[in-house]
Amino acid sequence: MTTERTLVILKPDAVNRELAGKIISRFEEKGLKIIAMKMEHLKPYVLSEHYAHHKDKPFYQELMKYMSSIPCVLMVLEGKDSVKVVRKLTGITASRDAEPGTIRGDFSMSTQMNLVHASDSIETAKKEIARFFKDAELMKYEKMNFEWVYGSDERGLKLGKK
Ligand code: 3AN
Repeated sequence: MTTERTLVILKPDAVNRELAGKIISRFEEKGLKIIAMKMEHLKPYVLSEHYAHHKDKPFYQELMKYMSSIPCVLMVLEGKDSVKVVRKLTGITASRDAEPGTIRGDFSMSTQMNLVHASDSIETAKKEIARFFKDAELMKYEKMNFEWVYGSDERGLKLGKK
């Protein structure tokens, strides 16, 4: 179990459908720490890098149009195993089949308009965070309820010690 960082993008449908607050709450309520957040109208050049692995897919042009249509909310979340935890909270790509209780399962009916991007591995997360955020935008602060979100062993402390 490791403390990781992961990139989340609340896509244009999340912003336009006024779901940004609800989705951010899901991450906060789980216990993840927001260490960066901003709104940005994503440009084609950064999107073509971000979705380079989909370049030859039939949905690529539509995906580019959709993602550059209006601003997105970009966030970096930190927590134990956060890449895996955030992907689970997000649910599978095909939202109509996503599990109830996940963000896509509860709020989306679409495979394209599926509200959220979440990094799919620790390596990808590192690259994606660097793509969208400068180091100075990643905040360092003590989260007030940290001791109540993780047990002492998970915080790397010996039992009985603070
Ligand atoms: P995920 O976001 O679940 O990791 P990816 O990386 O396979 O999924 O796809 C990136 C984005 O491309 C999706 N979030 C979705 O907006 C779009 N997309 C993926 N598959 C399709 C598809 N079959 N039809 C339309 N759009 C798709």
